Order: sequence, then C-alpha cells, then structure tokens
Amino acid sequence: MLAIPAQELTGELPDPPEFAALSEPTFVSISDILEYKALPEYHEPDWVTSKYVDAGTLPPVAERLPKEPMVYKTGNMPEGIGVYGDTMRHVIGGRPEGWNYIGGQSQGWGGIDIGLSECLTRTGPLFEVKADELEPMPNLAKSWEWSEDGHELTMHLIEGAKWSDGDAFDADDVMFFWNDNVNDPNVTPLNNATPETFGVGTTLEALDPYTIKWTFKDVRPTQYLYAMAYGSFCPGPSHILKPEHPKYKPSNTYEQYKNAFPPEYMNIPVMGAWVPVEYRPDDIIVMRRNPYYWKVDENGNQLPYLNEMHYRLSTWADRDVQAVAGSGDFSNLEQAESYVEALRRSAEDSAPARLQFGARTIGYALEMNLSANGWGEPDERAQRVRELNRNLDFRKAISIAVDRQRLGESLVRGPFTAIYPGGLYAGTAYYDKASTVYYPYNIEAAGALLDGIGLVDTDGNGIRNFPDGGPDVEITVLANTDYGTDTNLAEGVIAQMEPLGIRVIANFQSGTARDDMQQAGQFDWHVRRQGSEMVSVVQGTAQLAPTGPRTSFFHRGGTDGTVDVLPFEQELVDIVNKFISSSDNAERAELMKQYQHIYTENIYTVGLTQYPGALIINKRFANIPAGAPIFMFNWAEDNIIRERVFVPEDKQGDFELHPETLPGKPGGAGPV
Ligand code: BQZ
Repeated sequence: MLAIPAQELTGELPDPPEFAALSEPTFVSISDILEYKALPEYHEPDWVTSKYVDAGTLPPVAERLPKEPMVYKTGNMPEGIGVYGDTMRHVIGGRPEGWNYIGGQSQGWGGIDIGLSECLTRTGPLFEVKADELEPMPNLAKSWEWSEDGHELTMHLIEGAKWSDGDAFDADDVMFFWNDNVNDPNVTPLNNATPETFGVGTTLEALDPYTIKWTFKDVRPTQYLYAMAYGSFCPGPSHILKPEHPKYKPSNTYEQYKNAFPPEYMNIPVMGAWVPVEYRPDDIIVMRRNPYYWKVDENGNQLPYLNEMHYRLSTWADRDVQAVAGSGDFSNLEQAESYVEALRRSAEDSAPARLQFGARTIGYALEMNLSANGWGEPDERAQRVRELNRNLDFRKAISIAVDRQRLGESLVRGPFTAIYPGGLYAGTAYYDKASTVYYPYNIEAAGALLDGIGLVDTDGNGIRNFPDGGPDVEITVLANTDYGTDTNLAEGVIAQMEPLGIRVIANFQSGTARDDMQQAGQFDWHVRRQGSEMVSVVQGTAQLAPTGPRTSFFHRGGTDGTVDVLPFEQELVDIVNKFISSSDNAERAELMKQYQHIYTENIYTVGLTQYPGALIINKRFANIPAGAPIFMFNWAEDNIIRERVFVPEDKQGDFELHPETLPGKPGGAGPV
C-alpha cells in the first residue's frame, strides 16, 4: 500500500458549539485585590479572645500577625467586609496519604492541599486580572526585583508571619523545601516541583531570614514566577519535617520521611487558613481556623471568616450531587455525564446552590508512553508498544480511528462538548485555530496506515499482529477510576479501536495508584484530564514538553536518566524553553503558534473531547468573585479566595463540628 499523503488525512476543525458561558469577571489590577501594610488595630472572633487570649494560652492577635500582614481590599470583595462564623462543607473523591505534601504525599485533593499550602506566589485569582498586567500575585513572597543583567531575582518574604503553631516562617523553610526536597533526587514532591521546573542550572540562596535570591541562566525569565505558585513552590514546616529527613536523621529511609506524618497525625503546622484537627477514615477531615493566619481585611479582621472546613471523604460524583442537593457546599462540575441533571436541579427556585458555567477548560487526551529507553521498566510487549507509539503513522491511525464527536456525545448531549484535536484548548489566550492541524475520523485510512507499517492480522483472529508473525497487538490503557468520565472515555477508546483490529485492555486504577503509575511510567496509553498548561500555558509550562527528565506526563528519563526525545519533541522543547526565557508577548504568542502546529501535526497526544466546567456553590456564601472559572491558572478552591468568603449572620448554618475551638499542638489529639 502506498502511504496515504498526509494532506488527504487532515481536514477542517469544526468550531466548538456556541456556549453561553458565565458572566465575565470584572478585570482589575493586582493592587486592587491586596497590599501588605500595618493597620492601626486588629480583631479576631470574640471567642478566640475570651477563651484563649484572656486565658493566656494564646498571644494577642496583634502579636500573632506579621509586621505588615496581607490586606485584602474591600473594593475587590463582592459583598465587602465579612463576619466570622460557619463552615464550608467540601465533598472529595480523594483520600489523604498523609501531611507531608512537600515529601510527595497527597491529602486527597479537592482543595485540602490548596488550603494548607501557601506558596511564594499565587495565580488562582489571576482570572480577574487585566491581561496586560498579568503576572503572579505576591503571597509568601511579598515583593521582588530583578538585577540589572536580568539573571538574578531577589525576593522579599513576608516578615514575622508564623506557622499555625506559632513557629516563625522564614527562609529556613524555603531553603529546606528547595535543597532537601526539590533538589534531593530521592524526594518527589507533588505537582512537578522538580529542579528543571525552575530552569536547568537555576540556583537559590537565602541572603537573610526574609530575603532569598534566585540566579537563572536566562535573562528575566518571568515565567518561573508562575512555577513559584501552587503546587510547585509551597514550603512545608521545616521545624517539623526536617528532623525526619534522612539527611538529618540518617536512621530514617526516604520512605519513612515521606510517611512520617500519616493522616492520623493531627494539627500539622500550616501557613494556610485552616489546620487539620480531625480525621475519620473514609468519613471526614475537619479543619479549624489557623490562629496565626497572616492575612486580614481592611478593618484589621484576621482571616479567615469561616471558622471550619469539612472534607467529606466520598466520591467526586457525590460532590456534585451533594452540592446541588445542599448537603455539600461546593463543587467543580467537571464530569459531563452529570451536567443535565445538575442543571435541571439548579434551575429550580428552591435550589440551595448557584451553578455557573465557565469556558471550556476541561479536556481529555489519550497520552502514549513515548519512552523507548527504559522509563517504567517495560517488558518485551510494552517495549514493542512504545516503539509503535513513537511511529507517527501509528499515532495518526489511532487518532483518525477515534470518533471524537461520538465520544463527546457519549458523555452528554447538547452544546457542551467539542472535538479536541489535542494541544492548547480552543478559546484560551494562546490558542490559534490556523496553527491547529486536525485529522478527522477516517477508519478506512486508519486501517491502510496500519497495513503500511506492517501491522496486519496474520493469524485471522481479528487482531492485527506485530510484523514478522509477531503476537497480537495488545495495548493497555490507564485511567482514573475516581472519575466516571475518565473510565467512560477510556472505554470509548477501547471500543473504537476494535474495528481497527487493535486490542486495547483496560488498566483502570484509583486516583493515588493512577498518579503513582503515571509518575513511574508504568503505562502504555493513558486517558488523562489535561492540566492547566493546556488552558493558560503560563501555569505548568514545563509540562508542555520534556524540558527535563521529570516534567512530561508521558515521556520521562529512561534508565540512563536521559529523555529519548523524538525530533519533533526536541523542537517543542526548544520552543517551550524560548517561551519561558522570553518576556516579549508578541514573540510568546508566535512561539505558541509554532508549538500548536508541531504538536497537532505530530499528534503528540490524541485529543479526545473538551467541555466547560461549572462552579456550584451554596447560595449562603458571600464574596464569591463573579466569573470565577473552575479551572484556569488553578482550581476554583484557589480562584475564589476562600479565606475572604463569609456567610452573613442571618444565613449561617449550625454546621461547625468543633465550635469555638482552635488547633492543638502538632501531633496532638486534635482541636483544643
Ligand atoms: C479539584 C482539584 C483540587 C490532580 C485533582 C485529582 C488528582 C489529580 C487534580 C478538581 C481534584 C478535583 O482534581 O477533580 O475538581 O477540586 O482536585 O486540587 O484529579 O487525581 O492528580 O492533578 O487536581
């Protein structure tokens, strides 16, 4: 068979169906949202004063705050200054592995780690920042300046802030995170906090307890300020973690360090607004207000307004159900199968929750393991599959055997889903349709391509064989059983490969196991919900290409530590590195057009479907920013700035499980 010329396989990418998204945010400057300054007086909930300060077990609030706390400006708060009280009842599908986030443990997602882990900068709320002023917000780093030659970035940490147990936050915490977690090859912090995430050859040093200095190879790589936000630069409590780290406690293994603070360990010190004080397996995590939280409103009220946070340990689908029903308070509606019912219930006047759709920022792709030099220690079968994955004609055949329209409609009918060819999402800042190559559904041409590379059914059992009378082509597909959408789409891919004569076998795993298998490279194919790098580009940028041995989700370093990138991948790496080192917006936009063209022309991943998410929040809450997307630079748990959210007194529920209590001592039994 003559190879079918490429131009016959490409086609016009249909525009996504019109979808009336949510109300647009009011675009502001970062200085409209917050500033750092000393206020003449500070306040706290009355019961904190009467039960703790007056009893002498807690210093007065002014002594618990930094010299210049972060001050949220009233003008940016939709309902203004709030009142104390009530709880936000989250429902999540994950489960806590333990509290050592920087050691690589998940707390179950769903906003727990986002609430605990304060990071050098913050990007979630950037959805409402003017496009021409876009840069990460200050957070633990309150200001920074570049050196004349642009290679050095000096950052000033907030001074006098404390962990929730009263221990000082300072550069020791930052350097422990950087030296003994990010740069210790035996530690794998969560969310891709790897050295190359901050640029190969980048160094960091502490100049004094509140000043750190980055030194970069590139000139003014402002891009790295995004990597200093949540998930990749959120220091942990070094006074608690360091004593368990093998470098300081040689009798400990790295596994023992990672697992030194199991879910039962209560009151882990945090910089976030709430501290875990109760854990009931498969039931609930309860968190109480951090009495040292370093943020206030313009009247000097120490935040958060909400005294308590719940994380019901259930399923992600149940999160939607409970938020719509009113027994839960929050959900990111992201599994399209439940859209119609959620919309119907929320349209009723008596509906307890507001449901607001955003842009199409949820998307799924089929990622093929492209490593042929040992990542994940493949056996002979898996190695053969990887060689196939690295063959463009094979990826083309798989891509044009996928009927994306039908896949999307299998989740939900209506104007929600759109054909997704892979790469940057339509409708986002750096997307350019003209740069996007699309290979429409063409099952006949798919078969011809496979014939052309020698995959034919030599033993007549309906499954194509590897060349020279090899075994049947059998491929496993990894998917996350925590989400019905993940496994439904994977089942759809399995079914659509049958007429092509490729046997795909389900390898469906729960969230933590799935995350571990992906990190370890133990998969052939993976149906994965794409990250913020495909939505914003500036968040998670290092994940856009194998810019280092541990940055890509589907192509990492092999047994010799190097990534055996394909030629087009090297082009993507070069483009991403240029993007990161450029501060010229026109050049960055042009680079992303090149990226999108090379990515989609080479079918770097097989895009499947994309659709909008919807934020569901109980109507009693105030200060929910208009137009908050469930996912853009980060998830809505960060975007809505929960520490400013409050419930007006006349609407407060009686949901607090530990009213008028505060976190106890680290490792202690719970709230006191
Ligand atoms: C949102 C998010 C907050 C992780 C997780 C989970 C993990 C992935 C991803 C989402 C959950 C919710 O997403 O689905 O709506 O609440 O937690 O962190 O899918 O398995 O590893 O990347 O963020």
